[in-house]
Amino acid sequence: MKEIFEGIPKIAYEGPKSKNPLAFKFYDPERVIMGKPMKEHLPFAMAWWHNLCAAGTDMFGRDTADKSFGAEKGTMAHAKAKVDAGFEFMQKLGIRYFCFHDVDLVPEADDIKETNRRLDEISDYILEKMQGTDIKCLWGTANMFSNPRFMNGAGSSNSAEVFCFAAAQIKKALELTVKLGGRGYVFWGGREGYETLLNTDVKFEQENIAKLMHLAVDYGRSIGFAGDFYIEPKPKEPMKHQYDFDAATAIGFLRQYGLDKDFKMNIEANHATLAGHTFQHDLRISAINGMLGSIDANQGDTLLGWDTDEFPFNVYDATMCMYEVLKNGGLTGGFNFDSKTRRPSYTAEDMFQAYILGMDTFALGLIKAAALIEDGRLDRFVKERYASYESGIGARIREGSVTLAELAAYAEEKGAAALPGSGRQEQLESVVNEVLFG
Ligand code: XUL
Ligand code: CO
Repeated sequence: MKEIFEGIPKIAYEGPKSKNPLAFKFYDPERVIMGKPMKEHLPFAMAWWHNLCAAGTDMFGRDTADKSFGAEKGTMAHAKAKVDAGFEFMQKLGIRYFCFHDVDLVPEADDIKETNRRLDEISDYILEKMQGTDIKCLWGTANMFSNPRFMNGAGSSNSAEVFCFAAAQIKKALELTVKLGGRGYVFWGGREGYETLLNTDVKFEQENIAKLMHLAVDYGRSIGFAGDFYIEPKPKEPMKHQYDFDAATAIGFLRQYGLDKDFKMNIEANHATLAGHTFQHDLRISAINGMLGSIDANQGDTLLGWDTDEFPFNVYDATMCMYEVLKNGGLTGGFNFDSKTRRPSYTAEDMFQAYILGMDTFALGLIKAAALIEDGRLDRFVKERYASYESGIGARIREGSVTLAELAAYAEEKGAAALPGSGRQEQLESVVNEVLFG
């Protein structure tokens, strides 16, 4: 097999003093952190679409990067060249998972039967490439947002015919996910929302989305899919409003429609910030509901109001992410780099350096989050902050053994409440800096 990324070596860990741009400074796969090697804490995944398909096109200009990998675009030969490139890329970086949409793998044909035939062919080829490697699928999904038929949504479309095409794509994508050993299956509702309420029956659309998800669960389980289904919340873009606005909204939806046993969240950093939250907030909301499943690792630009899908660079955010993940006891999924190089970063070296940046950022986050937990000051402070509920009237509130009238009588007897104690935010932020840089 001809090498595609000629001149790019296998990326090794060289440590923080290394100045080699093609080496890891912090990601040391075998290093043990809190009893587990880094590579097990951090099941990294390559996103097929950004890494092997996206070539820098934006609304104002065409491709800057050459992602032909030596084949003519739009052909099955190109689909196979992408598989070759992807496997060489993952092996050189030591990445053990990939995520895909159906249409990332093959060019979509006019007739869905032909698209499915192409998907069978390419997935046989991927299976062949997987042999003798430890590479597997992290999750699969169906792209139900690019084809014009999905302009009004997929499950939420006003057209029953479109609903059938969404079902057909999900059926096939589930089969592919099972065939490729996928841990999860994602629903990102990019067009499940509305542009205007003037033409939209929100209740009807939400019921239909839930129906489609139930059908997917039933079919997935019937073909042996034992993994988690995920909702990937996002508040907007491309639609003005998307129903899976954030983790709290998506969890409420899953519970309302009886889907909460089969689904968890796939939290993407830049989606959480678009919803007006921190990344950590949506991770925490998912975790406390037992629904933190997987992560789309990227970051946005706080000065921009859209999804920039940048490679993660912010070590504070990665630390707080890994803090949530460690407290959650890990993930059933992994860390998918739903990130793209900037338009002017158009070379093969940039593809590798982007993943090195992302993997090193999360490795640093892991090291620092473990240090914060081992330091113990944050945990101790939080525990003490709620100490008034450990005994007396507080303990009775927690047990539920007290009435509103009894609480009012307690307050009246006191006459005035003592202040609740300082939040010590600045002190705690100093603790974080000390652990990160001390
Ligand atoms: C879009 C996005 C998607 C999903 C999968 O913002 O994040 O790529 O991750 O459909
Ligand atoms: Co994503």
